Amino acid sequence: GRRPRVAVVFGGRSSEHAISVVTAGAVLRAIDRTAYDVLPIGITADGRWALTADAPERMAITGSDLPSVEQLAESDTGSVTLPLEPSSREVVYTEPGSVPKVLGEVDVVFPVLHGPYGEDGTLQGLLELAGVPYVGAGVLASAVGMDKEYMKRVFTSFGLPVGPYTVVRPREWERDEAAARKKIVDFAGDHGWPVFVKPARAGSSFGITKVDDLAGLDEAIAEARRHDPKIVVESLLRGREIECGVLEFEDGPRASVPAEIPPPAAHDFYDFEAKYIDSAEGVVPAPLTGEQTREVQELAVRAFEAASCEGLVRADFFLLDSGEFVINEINTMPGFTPISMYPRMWAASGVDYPELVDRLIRAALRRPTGLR
Ligand code: G1L
Repeated sequence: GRRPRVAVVFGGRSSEHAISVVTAGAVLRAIDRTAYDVLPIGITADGRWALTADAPERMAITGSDLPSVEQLAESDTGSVTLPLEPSSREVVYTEPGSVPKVLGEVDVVFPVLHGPYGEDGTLQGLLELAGVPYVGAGVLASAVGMDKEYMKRVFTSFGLPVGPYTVVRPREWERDEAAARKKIVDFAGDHGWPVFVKPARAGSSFGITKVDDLAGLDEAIAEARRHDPKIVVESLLRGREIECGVLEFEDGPRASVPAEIPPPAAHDFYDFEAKYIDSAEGVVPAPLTGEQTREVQELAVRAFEAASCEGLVRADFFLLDSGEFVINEINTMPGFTPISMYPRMWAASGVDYPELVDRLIRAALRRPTGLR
C-alpha cells in the first residue's frame, strides 16, 4: 500500500522556537523515508503556518545563528504559506481525517512544539476534532503535564509519592493579597526554607526562583506571576535527581534505564537550556542498585498511566536521602534531540533514535481516533 504521510509540525509562537526547529530537523533526519512520506510544516514566530522544504540540514545551529521557520520559508522558493485567511468565509468540505485548509490529507501528525498551543493539549484538541492521529500525549495528559498543580493532584490520587507543595490561585491574590502571601510564608514555616516559587503552567523553567528567606519572596512571587497568574510553591527536596523514560510498545508502556542529573553547579537548578542543550551532563544509566532501578521504573510507568499518557513520557524524580523516591514532574514533550536525556535513556536501553521515532509514529497509527 501507499506510505503513511507524517506531518512534522514545528516552530511556533514560543520562546523555544529554535529548539523546536532543531528538534524537528533531527526527527526529519531520523524518519525512515522508505516507510513514510514526510510533510514538514513550520509555524512562524507570529503564528503563520507554512509548508517548508524537507531540508533538515538547514534546521541546525550554524555558528551563532539559530534557525527559524521564518528563515526556512523565506530562503526556500519551494515553501508555501498555507492559505489560512482568517477573513475567508469560503465553505470547504473536507474528508474526515484531514484538517480543514491547514494540513491537508495526513495520516499522522508528529508535533514538535513547546509550551502553549503545542504541548498543552490545544493542538491535540484540534487534531482530535479533525480525526487525525498524532504522536504522543492526548488532550488530557498534555494539559495535566502542563499544570504542576493538577499533575500533583493526579499523582497523589494514584498513590504516587509527591513532595510538599502549596498553590496560590489568581482569585486568591485578587481577594486578599496578604492572606495569599501568608499562605506561602506559613508553608515555608511548616516545611522550611528554601522554597521554589514556580508558575503553575509553563513548558520550561522560566519564572522559577529558589527563595532562601522572607526577603526574596515578593520578587519571586512577582516573577512567577509574570508567567502565570497561578503559582505553585514547593519545598527543596534534598537528594539525587533521577529521570526515567516511558515508551509505548505494542504490548503497553515500558520504562527505560534511568538517568541521573548531577547536582547543579553553574546554574542554580536544571534550567531549560540544560534540559534541551547541555543534556550531555546527565549520567546514563544512573548509578542505582537493581532494586532502586526497578522501583523508579515502576513509578515511571505508574505516572504514565496515572496521567493517561500515550506514546511517551519522561518522569523526573528525587531520590531522597531517606532512600524514598518522590516524583517531581512528568514531561509529555521532553527534550528530544538525539543528545537529550529521553533519547539517550532509550539508546542505553537498546532503542536508538530512528527506532524511537518509528515506534512513536507506529503507536500513534495504531491508536483509534475518538474516545479511547
Ligand atoms: F511527539 C513526541 F514524540 F511526543 C514528542 C514531540 C516533541 C516528544 C518530544 C517533543 N519535544 C519537543 O517538541 C521539544 C521539547 C523539543 C519542544 Cl520544542
